[in-house]
Amino acid sequence: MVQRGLLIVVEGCDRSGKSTQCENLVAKLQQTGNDTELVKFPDRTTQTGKMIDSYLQQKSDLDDHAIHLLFSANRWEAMKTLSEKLSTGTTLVVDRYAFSGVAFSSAKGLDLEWCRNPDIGLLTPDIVLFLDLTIDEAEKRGGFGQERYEKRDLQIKVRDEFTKLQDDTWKFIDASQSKDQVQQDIWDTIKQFKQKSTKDGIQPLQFNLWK
Ligand code: T5A
Ligand code: NA
Repeated sequence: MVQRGLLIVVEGCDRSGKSTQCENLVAKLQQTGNDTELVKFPDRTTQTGKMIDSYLQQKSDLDDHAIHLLFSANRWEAMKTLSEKLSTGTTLVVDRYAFSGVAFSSAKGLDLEWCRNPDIGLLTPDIVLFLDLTIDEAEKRGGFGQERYEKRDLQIKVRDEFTKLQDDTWKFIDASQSKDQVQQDIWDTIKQFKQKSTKDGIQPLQFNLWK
């Protein structure tokens, strides 16, 4: 029987280096013989993704609840494909997941429990790498851009909301270090996790997030 792939989620505030590190990690896993693919949420290519993209670029406006549900729908519509890939042995490195969904909407003032509800029962990550960076350090990286949430006050709240969502699958990575050092810390964390899973066995794939 083929061993299932791992669901590795990378989270963090804007500019923490998620996309940079996701690409590195995918390449490294592939080079070491692991069938691996990159996944990014929001997936801006689907119907829901196009509405989300337009909202983020401030080309359209939506009620806070409505955009929250669209972000969640954008994940749900990918679940079948992703679970098939995982089951057939592909490891997935996911750039943002439901934690971003809840952190951003609750930072805007929506009730945290309300925010968690639509994502309950998504695929459960094996490990969440949280790239931790202060807002001051994030701003040094070229300043925030034109997208809707790239504002200092909101980002401070987002970081706060993220920390409320941590559980024992979370590993905090100091994202203020050089790209190479962050990459090394991530790789060490993944290697440790893999060693532990080889010893203890890997859990069956579960649609169990926040249940
Ligand atoms: N959102 C998302 C929700 O509200 N709800 C949801 O459910 C979801 C999934 C778009 C927005 O949507 C919100 C959150 C977001 O506001 P996005 O498309 O993931 O989300 O956002 P992006 O703009 O693509 O990505 P970020 O701004 O978050 O940046 P990253 O990916 O964290 O950082 P990265 O790798 O692009 O790097 C940023 C810059 O820093 C440099 C890089 O070279 C780059 O210039 N950098 C470093 N510099 C110094 N030292 C290091 N270690 C560095 N690492 C990277
Ligand atoms: Na990114």
